[in-house]
Amino acid sequence: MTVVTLGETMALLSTPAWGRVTGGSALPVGIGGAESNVAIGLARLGVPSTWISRVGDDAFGALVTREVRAEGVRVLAERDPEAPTGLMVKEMRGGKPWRVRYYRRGSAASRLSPSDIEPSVVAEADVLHVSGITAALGPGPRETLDHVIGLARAAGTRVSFDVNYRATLWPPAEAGPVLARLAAAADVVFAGPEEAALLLGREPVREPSFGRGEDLARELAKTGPGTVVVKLGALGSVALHGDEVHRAEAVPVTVVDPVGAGDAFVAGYLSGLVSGADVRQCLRLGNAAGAAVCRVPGDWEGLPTRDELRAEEPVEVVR
Ligand code: KDG
Repeated sequence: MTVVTLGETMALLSTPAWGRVTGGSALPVGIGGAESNVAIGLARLGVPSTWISRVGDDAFGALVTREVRAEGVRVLAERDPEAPTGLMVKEMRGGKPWRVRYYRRGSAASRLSPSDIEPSVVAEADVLHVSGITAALGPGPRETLDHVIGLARAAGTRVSFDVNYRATLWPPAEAGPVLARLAAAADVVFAGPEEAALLLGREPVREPSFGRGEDLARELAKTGPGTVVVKLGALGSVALHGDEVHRAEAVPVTVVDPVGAGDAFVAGYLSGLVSGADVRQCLRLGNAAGAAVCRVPGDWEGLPTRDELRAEEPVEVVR
């Protein structure tokens, strides 16, 4: 019952709640990265997880690996002496994240290559989880994604793919076909309605609804994946699994910081998947984990433990 993830984690500098980046600003340093967020979420829920990456041989790289490891995740991250750890700067307005800037071009993780992957780590896992962010980092990471998915398929390891389209990293016309190809190769795909529309070459979704989510899931499923999950934010989530449709209402929450809710959703969902829970239970676990992260500032700090998740949603988690 293990999950392996792959992707870039950056050092994260945040301004104070009402601050901006200016002379004399104090910017506390933390970390953030979609795939390590998922690995941390799984570890907190009792699911053994591994995170594969590259970091710079610098203080930020040491911070990133130390933080992820301290959460109980097995870290397999090469320290690259020739490239820095990526950096992300989050500016806050009115206490909420307002703008995120990346400083990650040429980062250590943008030099990921197939040789960073130990095949047995993928073969021994139950699930490989990857995301579209890695595909946006450059040709090496893109090749690494194809390689790792190939290893998983050959070994019978299920492939989970979160579309995670990041508009600041690449334009939709370039991203759409790449992300659609990756989604088609996965067993489980997670997408927001906008992302699903991007993959299908459809117009952006104006008003998300369960019906619209279901339609998008049906269309995406025709491209290959056995399960398509559409995350509908404050509404909840809907999944198409074979011929079955499952819907789960969101857990009501006062949102402090929504960043990271998608990663939390994936962690909750996968914790159910590896435990043999049915699809609706997986959705409920995902919704509950997403709600927990929204209550707390930070990309991953609010990821729930098993007890915290049970308090949100009385579904049995990891067996
Ligand atoms: O989902 C939250 C992540 O997006 C964040 O932690 C950082 O991986 C990140 C990214 O590239 O935006």
